[in-house]
Amino acid sequence: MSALPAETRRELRALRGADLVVGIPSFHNAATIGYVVQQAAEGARRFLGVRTVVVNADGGSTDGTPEAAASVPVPAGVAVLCTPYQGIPGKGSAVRAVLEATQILGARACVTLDADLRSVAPWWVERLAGPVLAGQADYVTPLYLRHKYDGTITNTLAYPMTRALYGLRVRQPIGGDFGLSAAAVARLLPKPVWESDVARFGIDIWMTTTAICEGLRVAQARLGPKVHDAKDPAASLGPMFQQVVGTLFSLLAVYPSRWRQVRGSQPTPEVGDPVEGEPEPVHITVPSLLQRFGEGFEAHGAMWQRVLGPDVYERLVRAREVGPAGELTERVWARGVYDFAVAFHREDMDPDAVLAALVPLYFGRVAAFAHHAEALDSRGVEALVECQAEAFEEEKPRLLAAWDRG
Ligand SMILES: Nc1nc2c(ncn2[C@@H]2O[C@H](COP(=O)(O)OP(=O)(O)OP(=O)(O)O)[C@@H](O)[C@H]2O)c(=O)[nH]1
Ligand SMILES: [Mg+2]
Repeated sequence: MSALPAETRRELRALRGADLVVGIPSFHNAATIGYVVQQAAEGARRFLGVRTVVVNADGGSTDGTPEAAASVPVPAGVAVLCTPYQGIPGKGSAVRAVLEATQILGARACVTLDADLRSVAPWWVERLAGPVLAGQADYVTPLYLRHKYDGTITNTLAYPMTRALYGLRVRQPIGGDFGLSAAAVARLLPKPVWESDVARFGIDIWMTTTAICEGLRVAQARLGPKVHDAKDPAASLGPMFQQVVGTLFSLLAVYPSRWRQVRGSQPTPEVGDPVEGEPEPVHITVPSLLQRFGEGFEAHGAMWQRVLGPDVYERLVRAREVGPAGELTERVWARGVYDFAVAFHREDMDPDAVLAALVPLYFGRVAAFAHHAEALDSRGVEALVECQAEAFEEEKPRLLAAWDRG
């Protein structure tokens, strides 16, 4: 079944011949989406001069999001189309609708932008679509300056795992703002993934991993500071964590021949001049992270003991007494994540229960990270993230050995 309603497909056929699609998945973003549409349309006109359709795929917002998107005045050569999507409710289904729209329109490139962005500028569209339209890349990921407490799933898991598994240093594999070629769209759409967490927040890590593993040309677009409606991890990132990490772990079984042969990692080409600027501060609540880590012992202690090697489990026991800062180090974290990745695929374990047990551990790791990051500026924090990614590369033999045993 198509993610696009028949009526939308008809409207799109009438717009055939567009070169670029800017897709904006949304759910309750009335306050910000008008700005995103405006910046996207202006970028398409000013920098690219190509016929563009902005496609807003909305998940049934009741706050006037599609109306806000549709009422933005746009320059000639740009059309705005707001549509609901069919399928599992979630960001991934909305992105699927955008990819389908790209195919129906016969567009050469597709850019996706999150609807909650407040730092998007017209030149973002050029940096994301430009390399694709020039035939130089098939999949462009965003390279932002983010506040040290923003993007905790990216920093603790998505980046180091993607880098260590597949050997490409893609700093923002789940950034949300991407550029795709028609070839990338054609590669992604037919995959039988749209009934899984890929239809929810698994979409970004799935697209990036698939792009790397299927040999698409990947580049990173320098976009400067990212300002969006960031979330406090302890308060609201639990379900997103399970969808992202569940998808990441599932992909181990899809591309074993790819990740098993990779050692070390390579940099990914960067597009555009470096951008200066400071992102807005993002707040995280360390006491509630610590509390959730402690509660994890009560709720999942037995699972931790079953899943984790004794070397890691003993450190958690100590972390419970003295706090995670000196115990849940990058190396202990990397080992623990690999142990969980293997457990996720064990036949005698429930993958959802495995993921649920990893959430409080992630809260502990974020608390440890925050402890060390507190006195550091963004460059210092970047070094911390790099150090953690190196630990994931160095500990990779542990994953290989456990995978082969299991
Ligand atoms: N259509 C649709 N879009 C969604 C849904 N959930 C999220 N989105 C959109 O997906 C984009 C990213 O969602 P955010 O909640 O900003 O997530 P994020 O920025 O990746 O994560 P944080 O770092 O936690 O803020 C936004 O444009 C949302 O409106 C949904 O259920 N349906
Ligand atoms: Mg966001």
